[in-house]
Amino acid sequence: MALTNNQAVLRWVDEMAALTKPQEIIWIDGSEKQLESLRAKACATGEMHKLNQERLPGCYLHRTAVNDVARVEGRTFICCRRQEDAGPTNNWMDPQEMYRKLYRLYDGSMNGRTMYAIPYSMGVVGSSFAKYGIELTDSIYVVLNMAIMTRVGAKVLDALGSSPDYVKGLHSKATLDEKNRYIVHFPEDNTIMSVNSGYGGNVLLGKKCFALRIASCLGRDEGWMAEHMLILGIENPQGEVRYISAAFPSACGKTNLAMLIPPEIYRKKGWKTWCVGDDIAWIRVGKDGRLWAMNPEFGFFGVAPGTNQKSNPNALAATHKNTIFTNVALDQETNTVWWEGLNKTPPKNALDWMGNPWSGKTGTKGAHPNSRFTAPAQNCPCISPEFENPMGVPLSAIVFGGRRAKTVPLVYQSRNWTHGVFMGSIMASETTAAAAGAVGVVRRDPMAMLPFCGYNMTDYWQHWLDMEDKIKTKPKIFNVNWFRTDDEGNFIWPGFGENLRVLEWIIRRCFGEADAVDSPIGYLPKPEDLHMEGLSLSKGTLSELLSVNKPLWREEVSGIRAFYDRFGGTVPRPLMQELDALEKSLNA
Ligand code: OXD
Ligand code: MN
Repeated sequence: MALTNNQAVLRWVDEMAALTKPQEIIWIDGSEKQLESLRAKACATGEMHKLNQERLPGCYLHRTAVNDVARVEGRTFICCRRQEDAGPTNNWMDPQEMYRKLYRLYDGSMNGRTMYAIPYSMGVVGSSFAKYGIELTDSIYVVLNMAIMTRVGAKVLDALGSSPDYVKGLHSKATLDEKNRYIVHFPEDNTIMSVNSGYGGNVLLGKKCFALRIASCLGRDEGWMAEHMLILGIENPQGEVRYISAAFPSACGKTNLAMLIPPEIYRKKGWKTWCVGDDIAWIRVGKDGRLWAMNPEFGFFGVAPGTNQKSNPNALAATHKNTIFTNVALDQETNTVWWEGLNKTPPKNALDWMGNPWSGKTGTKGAHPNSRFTAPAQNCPCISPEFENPMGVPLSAIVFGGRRAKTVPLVYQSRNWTHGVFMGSIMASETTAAAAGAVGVVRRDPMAMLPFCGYNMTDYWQHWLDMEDKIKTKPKIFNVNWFRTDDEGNFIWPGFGENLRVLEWIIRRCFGEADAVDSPIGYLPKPEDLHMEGLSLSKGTLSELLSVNKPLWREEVSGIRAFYDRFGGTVPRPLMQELDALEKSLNA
């Protein structure tokens, strides 16, 4: 039975049902009873596997199709009327043409299946910062993941009332045909359509599709920002909590930073850290003129491999109950899960992520490198008490970062807002062996939004620049790089919890409590400005980490120019001027 009288919603659901022709429609009311019956149904069909309920209460394992294990950027489209509004970095097709193509793929795609209608909220239900969506799907896995990643159920429809202001999402696994897999956004219609995939990032439509691609367009139109950023609170021994948001491309340890544990010497003094979010921040100007960031999600969709007691004990703890694991290995002896990097003892009698017998010694992987855990945010031991604050938290600093072996110093600060936007626009990361293709190639990923911006990247930069006038107390903007290496390729910065030393300098800079020196790229700490007590790092190494190598930066400038050139003269003038100024000061 429909849970709403909202005519706009009912008409659209009818239309989508007429197209996809499901056998029945079930509305997700958000009750534990309904979710439990869906878990049972998914286990009965083999879609999910119930894990050891003593060791992992409420936890399940799911395996996707072997050809369907990651987001598919090449098949992700932004369909707005004018191609220039999508920009050169997004795939585009005329909306009418795309609708025609998709309607053919959806025709009868739910034949004999159930269509689940999931009302969900990004943000605290009923708050003025929240936005609502309805996802129609033929996958129980999607329903159960959405119920962890977002706030779902009848309360969302009650909050929506009779308003037509919601994001429409249609997902069908259809036949999982790779050649007809499409993840499509129609920002002018607030509509998302996903077909022929069953993998998280392509099908949990609240996350990348709504909270970043569609929301970035809403933010542009409504004067706020949807960003691919973690939100972290840092509490000093006086009990003052300061918040930062931070954007990093994939494979830079964003979830680890979001849940970092302070070094022992900091813990003893009373420092604490609080995770507000690990992936997405919606950022608005508050009545007080500061920027406020909230996490629109309700859970973590984290990469499993590499997560362990040392790298991220908080994330690991978060996965110990009510979690769905996707594409990890199954230890058949204990009916628990395993992945590369969890520990050094792979299970002897296991099934790999594809469900094949696996002994841990065959040279193949037990878990897929992109295997995931979907865990409730509330499970995280360091979840912020402000997590449910509908306004979010006030930002003192915005941090950008990437994985760079040589060029970029450990940390530097922008001179002002425009220079900070420039720093975000030139963000880049070097490819690792984790992705297909050559290793060490510099890939530009401005604000870590290249795959997630729902409109033209240069208009997005202009939106960042325009925000300045709206903000009375501007956060300071920084860039960090945890990944500098020596000549043998070894990391020279220890990373993980020790990153707090850098964040502490950042916070002290925000409050006028720390020194810095000017350089061609921005303000840098002197080695003595960072607190190094309890960490044995030679002065020479620290100086190296804080150095700016001019010849490498001149190469960087050519790389940035080549990247900016892709936008055919549409890069905002203030950013071109920053690039010219950088080049000039490097040559001075
Ligand atoms: C993610 C990503 O899954 O950024 O969060 O790829
Ligand atoms: Mn992400």
